[in-house]
Amino acid sequence: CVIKSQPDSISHVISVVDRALTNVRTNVLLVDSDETSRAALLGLLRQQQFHVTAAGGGAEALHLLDASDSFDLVITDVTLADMSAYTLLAEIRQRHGEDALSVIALAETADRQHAARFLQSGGTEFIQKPFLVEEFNSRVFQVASIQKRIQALHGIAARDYLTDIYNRRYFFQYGPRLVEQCLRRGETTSIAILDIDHFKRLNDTYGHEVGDLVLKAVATRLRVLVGDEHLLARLGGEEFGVLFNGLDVAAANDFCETLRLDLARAKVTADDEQLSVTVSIGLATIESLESFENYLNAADQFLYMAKYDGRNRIVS
Ligand code: GH3
Ligand code: MG
Ligand code: MG
Ligand code: MG
Repeated sequence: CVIKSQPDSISHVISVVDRALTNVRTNVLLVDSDETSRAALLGLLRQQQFHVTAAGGGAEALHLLDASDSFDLVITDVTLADMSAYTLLAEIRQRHGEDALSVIALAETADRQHAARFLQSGGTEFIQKPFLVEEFNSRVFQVASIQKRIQALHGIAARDYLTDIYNRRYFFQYGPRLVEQCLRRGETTSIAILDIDHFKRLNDTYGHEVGDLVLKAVATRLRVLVGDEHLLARLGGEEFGVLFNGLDVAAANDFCETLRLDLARAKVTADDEQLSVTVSIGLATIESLESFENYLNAADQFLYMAKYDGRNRIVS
């Protein structure tokens, strides 16, 4: 029986993360204005199986970082042709947030004042030059593995343990930002709450474990249908939220109708029975910047009306 309704223990989660990390590629951005030193560092890092992109200055580095969110680690010389590593670091921290990237600086031993100052400014690690190759490798490797762990834990914290779709915490964290982006582009957007109909009855008839199986099936189907463009989360119990990325209420209504019909037709096999559920949907439009709770409350009121009107329908 593969049904699991209890969350994993933290130590189990960490061991899963560590196992997953052994095969994950680390993307390094190397920033050095000195060609000789850049080539030497590039060689060392590539020997250690890091995937490295090189930049000759701070502006080029920031440009590369803005263009791709796949970098994990920045390794920079403290003195660059166009800016100091401190300026580069401040820009990185401002644009990308504390946990997104680790930043290591390198400097000649003559500049002893740099290490403390760089670390106090939000840098992750500091390496004095000249260094022993083993020391350089060990420090970089350690920073990279901590960075990977942080990223993996962020991923786990954002997901619902039963269904593996995003959880309520992530919906509330990322939702307001998505709304703001839409409104700034001058687009209306919409928010939907989907609630499984008579789910308590299904639990009472077939048991909680079958209920969990149905919840997982509904979530998996929604994940496929909603895709990456819009934000889908399990808000709690048998309730899901969809924040549409720039769909007005008519377009969102069509989208919800597709979801409603697809779920109503889908069958889940459990206990030799073919089970199916329907959902009721409350759909609200977002036209101005209000609190995120307000949008959700509006959708919730419409959901209540959908239930009252007989379920298996959308009210907007
Ligand atoms: P309605 O059509 O009005 O939404 O009726 P309902 O029975 O779906 O709604 P109600 O709010 O009365 O019951 C929700 C049920 O969802 C009760 C609860 O046991 C069940 N539920 C919530 N979370 C889980 C879960 O993680 N697993 C299972 N199996 N059931 C859950
Ligand atoms: Mg409910
Ligand atoms: Mg209810
Ligand atoms: Mg329900």
